[in-house]
Amino acid sequence: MTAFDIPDMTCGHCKSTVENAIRSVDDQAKVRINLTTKTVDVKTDASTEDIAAAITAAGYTPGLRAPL
Ligand SMILES: [Cu+2]
Repeated sequence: MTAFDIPDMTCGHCKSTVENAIRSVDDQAKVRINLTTKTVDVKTDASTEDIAAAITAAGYTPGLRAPL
């Protein structure tokens, strides 16, 4: 489990962009996005660094957060 704050994720479009970015690293990833708190929880075997890099490449700014 890895988790991020993504403050610049603001709408449904952002949500699907971030979700697709994560899935491009691990298509089996379990992704839970909360637009209200602007947080993402990812259950994946991929490394946190790879997931963060994909989110960054999609144009967003992920900050590491302790998983809930
Ligand atoms: Cu948006």
